[in-house]
Amino acid sequence: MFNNFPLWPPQASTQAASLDALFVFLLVITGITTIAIFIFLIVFAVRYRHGNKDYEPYLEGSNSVEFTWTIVPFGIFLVIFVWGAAIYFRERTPPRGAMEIYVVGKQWMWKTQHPEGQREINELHVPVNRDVKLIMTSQDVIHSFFLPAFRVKQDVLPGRYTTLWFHAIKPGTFHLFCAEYCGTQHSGMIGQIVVMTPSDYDKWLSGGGSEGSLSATGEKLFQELGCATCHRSDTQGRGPNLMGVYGKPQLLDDGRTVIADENYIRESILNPGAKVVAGFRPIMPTFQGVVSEEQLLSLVAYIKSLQTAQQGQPVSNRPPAPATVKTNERR
Ligand code: HEC
Ligand SMILES: [Cu+2]
Repeated sequence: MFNNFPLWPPQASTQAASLDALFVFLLVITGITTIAIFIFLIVFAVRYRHGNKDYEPYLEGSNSVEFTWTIVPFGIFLVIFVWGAAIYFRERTPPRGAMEIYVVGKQWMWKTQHPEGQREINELHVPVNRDVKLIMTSQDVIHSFFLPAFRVKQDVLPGRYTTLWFHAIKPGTFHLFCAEYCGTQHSGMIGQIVVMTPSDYDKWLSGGGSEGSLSATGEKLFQELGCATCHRSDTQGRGPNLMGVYGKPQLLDDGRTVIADENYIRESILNPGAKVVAGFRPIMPTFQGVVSEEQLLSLVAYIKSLQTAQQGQPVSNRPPAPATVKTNERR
């Protein structure tokens, strides 16, 4: 609708058109209200000015007028609320089965990593017509991942994961901005998102630069850091068996139950004492300062990949990560 209208970025995602429609609605409503107020102001000032025949020093008030200007705006506000809430909930709820891409923000660049292992800096390649979910964190201060053409934006915070999802509808190259002032070179923290046809995307994925899948990197780390000495996959070791833990409720020793999502796994690694699994002693050492944000993401991806088939809970539509790990140097 607004392709040739320079005030709007292109509408490149499923969210864009519905958000713009709400925006235009708000613009029209406020525009009409503003114009109406000015018209009434001028008409009344002229008509009821002192000395005119309609001039009345004292007005009685009118119930019908009071009711009208209470109920009409109330109805309009309700429409805005319901409409806005519907868009908001849709935008905050990543669809199941979305492909997952990990993002780390740092002063002053964006690092992205695909589950297949491709890493990018200030660039993100995604296929068109797929649901894409970003799992994001920051290595230093608060940043904000903003894709104007997709009408999505999400703060990226140090110390936890936030998510964002979109569904690109046309191939092309679009802006990526940091939308939260994050220091001297904030304005330079820009990049681009490249939306590709599925076949181009597959070509891009298979073209060099990959260091093995993210979960394979995580598996290697899991061995190197000694996680595997306590967490065994065949049986219960000194630490809980992590097979199938992701996405499941975990009973803690203080009686609480929490869902083992990405943030829970992250916290379990950095601050193991915060939530201790029922039946275990808090003997796990902290890995705060030992693993980088990117290594953490690969550990999280590895633990997420530990799903057994008989649980009938596919984590993604990808084939499971290869068991063999390429022996490339890790960055
Ligand atoms: C010294 C043994 C030990 C080592 C080494 C260890 N853990 Fe643990 N881990 C535990 C124990 C015990 C628990 C359960 C108590 C708790 O939650 O703190 C646990 C809990 C966890 C949990 C939560 C599990 C659940 O069922 O909710 C995760 C995830 C985890 N560890 C990951 C790791 C990772 C990743 C590493 C390596 C970087 C690691 N652990 C290293 C002993 C260990
Ligand atoms: Cu930034």
